[in-house]
Formats: sequence, C-alpha cells, structure tokens
Amino acid sequence: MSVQTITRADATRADATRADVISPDAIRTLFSTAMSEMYRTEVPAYQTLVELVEEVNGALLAADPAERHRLEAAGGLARITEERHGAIRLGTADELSTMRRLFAVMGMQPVGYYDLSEAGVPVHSTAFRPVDGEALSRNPFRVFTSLLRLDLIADEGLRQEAEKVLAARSIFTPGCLALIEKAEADGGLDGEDAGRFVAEALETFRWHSRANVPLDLYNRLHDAHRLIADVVSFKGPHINHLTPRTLDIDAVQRLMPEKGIAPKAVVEGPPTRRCPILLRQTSFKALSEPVDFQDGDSNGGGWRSGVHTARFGEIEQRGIALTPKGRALYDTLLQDSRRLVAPAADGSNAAQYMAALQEVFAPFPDSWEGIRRQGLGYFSYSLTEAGRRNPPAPGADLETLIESGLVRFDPVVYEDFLPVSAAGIFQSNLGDEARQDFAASPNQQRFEADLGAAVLNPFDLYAEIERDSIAACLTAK
Ligand code: OOG
Ligand code: NI
Repeated sequence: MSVQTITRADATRADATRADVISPDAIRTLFSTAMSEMYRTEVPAYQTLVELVEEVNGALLAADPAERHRLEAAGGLARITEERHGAIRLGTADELSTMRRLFAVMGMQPVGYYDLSEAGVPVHSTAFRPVDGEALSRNPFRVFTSLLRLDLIADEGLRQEAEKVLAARSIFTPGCLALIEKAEADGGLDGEDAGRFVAEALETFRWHSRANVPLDLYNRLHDAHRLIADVVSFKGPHINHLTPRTLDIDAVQRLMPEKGIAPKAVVEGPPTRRCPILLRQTSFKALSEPVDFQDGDSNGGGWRSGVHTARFGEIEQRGIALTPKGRALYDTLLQDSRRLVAPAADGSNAAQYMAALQEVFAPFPDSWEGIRRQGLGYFSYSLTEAGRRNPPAPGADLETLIESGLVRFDPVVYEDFLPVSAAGIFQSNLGDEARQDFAASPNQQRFEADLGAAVLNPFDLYAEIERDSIAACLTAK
C-alpha cells in the first residue's frame, strides 16, 4: 500500500464539491454525541464522572470570572462541555486503514505517532482528530487509536492463532463501508446519509458481551498479555473509555471517591500550575464485566460465562501546546522527577511523587508572558477591542502592538497525547501484572504503511495556527 500525505485540501474538499453535503464537523458532532450517549448507558460510572466534571467546571467558572472571561474571549467556553476523547485498539493493518477512511468522513486526520512498546505495552498509536483551528473550535473530538503489535509476542503458535481470529472478523458493517465509499466518491455526505453513517459507524465501537473465541483461547491470550486478549477476543474494537475535559483536575481527583469512583493514584503529566501546560490525566479503574465465551466442547453451539476487564473512565485537563523547545524541557523535567521518585504501581508513594514533580518543574515559567518570552509555547494572537477600532498599519511590529494593548495573546490548546501518560493510563487499567519488557522498537514507517498514510506532525499544526493568527492581526482592515 502506498504512503500518501493527507492534505488540508482533502479535509475541506467535502465542502466544495456538492451543494447538499454537510460539513464533516457536523458529522463529527453527531458521532461524538451518539458515542457519549451509548457509553453512558454501557458504563454508568462514566455518567457519574460527567456529572462531577460539570459540577467542578461550573463551580470554577462561577468563582473565577477572569478565567471565564478569558475562555469566552478565546472562544473556548462553548467547547468545554463538548470536549472529549475516546480510545480504541485495533488488530490488523486493514482495520487501521479503513478506520482512517471512516474518521476522514468526520474531518479527523491521523496526528502524531506514539510508541508504547517502550513502556511495556505491545501497541503503537496515533490520534485521529480535527486539525484546523475552526474545526477544533466547533468540536475537538479525537480518538486515540492503537494497533496491536503481534510481532512483539514471543509465542509463535499463539501469534498465529491470534492472526487467524483477527483475519476472520470484519469490524465494519457493510452499510458503513458503503457510506465511506460514497463519501469518498461524492466528496462528502448529505444530511440523511450522515445520520445513517453515524448509526452504522457506532456499531463498530459498541460493546459485545459475546466473545469471538472460546474461553481457553481467551485465557492463553490473556496470559500472553491482557491487551492481546482485549483486542483479539471480541467482534470489534469496543470504545474503552471516553474522557470529558475538566478545568480543575485536582478537584475532580479529590471528589471522585465521594461519588463512589476510585481514581488511579497519581495524575499523569505535568504538576498543578497556574498556567497549565500540555495535558494532565487521571482515570478510574476498568470494570470487570460478564462475557459469554464460545463453548469449545459443543462445536460453537453453547456459551460459558466469564469476565473481562477493559472499559474505564478518564478525565483530562488541557493546557498550552508547547513548541519543540518547550516539549524538550517538559520531557527532561518529567524524566528528572521520575528519577527522583518513581511512581509505584500500587500508588503507595503517590504523595511523594506529586511533591517531587512540583519541585522539579519549578524552572518551567508559570506565566503566559514567561512561556511566550522563552518561546516554550504556541499562542493565538487577536486584536483587542482597541485594536479593532484602530487596525495596525502595514508593517506594524507584533511586539509593539502587544505593548500598546492593540493585540492580545491566548494559549493554543494542546490537542494531542503524551506517550508516558498514555502508558500510565494503559497500565493502570491492564493491572500491574501486565507490564512486560519489550525491546523498545518504534516503527513509525510500518505503522504508516499499515495506516495507508503518513501521520501529521502536531508541531506543524500548532505553528500554523499561531502563524495564521499573527497574519490575521497584521492584515486586519
Ligand atoms: C489508550 C490509553 C491512552 C490517553 O488518554 O492517553 C489514552 C487505551 O487504553 O487504549 O487514552
Ligand atoms: Ni484517554
């Protein structure tokens, strides 16, 4: 399969070709709403978490009018409640490349490459998400998508069995495949087809309580790695979590036990700060759910009951997207904190770890101006009220415009994920026994060949948002 680069033109072509096609952004919103509704009924603790996040966000905005105002001015307030991400795990290259085409119908492109083998999880991943500022502000829904790496499984016989099971399943409904093709041929879908597409696509992400394999094979897959059992044993890649965005993750972490939800011990990512950077995440542990396995003894006719533990809940707090320089500083400081206190799997040293993190991150400037001055983060520039009344003269200097109050700057939100954090989320849900040592073997080239496209570079996307915002200020009339 050839590797092709997805361009912005591909993403927006839908709007131009036919008058009756609806925007991919609208299809994404239909889809993320439908997915959230489905997950609320499938996993009731997720509903509780969403309510808690709404409470905390509401209280914070009521108590902090300045933050409310800042979010309103930057157009970010409306999207807070829309905000969520989900995650799936796929088994084959075909599944991954078709998934790319499915997400493209909703204006979602593969961004970034994450190698999790280094952290003991046999997958590599990308995130499908909208890429331009306007689409992101309409609905930033994204899906962290992992591909199982059977090449990292030592047992050759088991690997072949797993490959056979995966090759025999088809995770997309025929109706879904037909509508993907139609969207590709016509440059989009009309409203009626979009509704059908969302209903058909949802089937792929649904939970199936009937396994695809006998209990015995499930157990052997599980013994090799719990993640392999999760991917191979089911008809499809059930969505394994959905994540609302909170404005105060420490408050949600503190309040979760009061709502009967047990959070993981440490919040992943950077420490608590006045000016949030990148992404902080915490989750509640996966639930054990009843599953019917094929009864190997009765030629597939009967069923035996068992359990599977995979689906969980997560919350995130998003901060500013960092430049390569800022990201390098983040990576160094995170490594330093972990050298000082390695977070124990059982959470016994959680308080020490969080304290070490706070201390080690002290050199990272904690004001927007400081972050901007040192070139550590991306900002979106816009004209202030005064700037709109008095538009900049041609050739005006950005810094001067800021100093004279004609231009303001706001942090660009980080839309992606963090490999160390993702590994922590995976592990807290796979159980401590699931950590295995694989030789670190990033293989982006293989991933992109399987995907059928190159992944986009997140830094380029943020830089473009920043550049466009500056150009818009300087050319305003
Ligand atoms: C994905 C875990 C990573 C995140 O938010 O970093 C993730 C998975 O468990 O499949 O969702
Ligand atoms: Ni997640």
